[in-house]
Amino acid sequence: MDGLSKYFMGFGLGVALGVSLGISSINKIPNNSVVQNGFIAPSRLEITCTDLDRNGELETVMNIEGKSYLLREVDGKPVLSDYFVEDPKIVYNN
Ligand SMILES: [Ca+2]
Repeated sequence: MDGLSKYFMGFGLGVALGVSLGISSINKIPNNSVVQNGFIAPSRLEITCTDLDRNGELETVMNIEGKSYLLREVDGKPVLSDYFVEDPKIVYNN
C-alpha cells in the first residue's frame, strides 16, 4: 500500500469515527500546507456532504482542488472513488 492510500485510509477512518461518534473536534481538517512527499496537504482538501442521488441520505464528498471524490466505506475499509452522477443514481468509476 502506498503512502497516499495509507493517508486516505487514516483520514477516512478519522472522519468516519468522528461522524459516527458525533465528535466534531475529530472531524476537523488541519490546515497544514506542507506535508511529507507523496501526501496531499490537508490545506488542499475540503469535505462536504450532499445528497447526490436524492434518496434522502447524505454522501461524503472530498474535494481536492476542484476535483470531487466520494469518500465511501466498502467492506469496512475507506475508499476514495471518482464518480459521476447519472440522474438519479451514482455511478462509481472505481
Ligand atoms: Ca443520497
